[in-house]
Amino acid sequence: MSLARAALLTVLLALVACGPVRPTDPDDDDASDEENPEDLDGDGYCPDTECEDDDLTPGDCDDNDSTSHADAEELCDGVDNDCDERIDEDFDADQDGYVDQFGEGCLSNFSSEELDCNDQIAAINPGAD
Ligand SMILES: [Ca+2]
Ligand SMILES: [Ca+2]
Ligand SMILES: [Ca+2]
Ligand SMILES: [Ca+2]
Repeated sequence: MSLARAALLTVLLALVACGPVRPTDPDDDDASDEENPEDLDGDGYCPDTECEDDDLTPGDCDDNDSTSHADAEELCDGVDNDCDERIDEDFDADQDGYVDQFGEGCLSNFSSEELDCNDQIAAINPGAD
């Protein structure tokens, strides 16, 4: 009887010792070991005007895209990369909504029919009559 109890106790202790695996860093002082809910894309920027995590910088307009944040470079890709609420502003000099056909990288993200053949005159663009 006592031997069986001892065996049972041993099994129980083993179960406790081998319980569910806990995160290795439960106090969350190192963002690298688990996903940070304030920074889903891991670019170091949070979507809010203030970040609870001191390691993060505010100003992420797309927390699912690590190429979009407040200090990103604007790319010619139809996305607001630098989070100033303007899309591809560096590639649309005449502000008609069509990026310059000679803009760096534009041709790889847009078809030639979508590109502005004259980015100095807003009346001239692929959508004009
Ligand atoms: Ca982002
Ligand atoms: Ca922008
Ligand atoms: Ca862009
Ligand atoms: Ca344009």
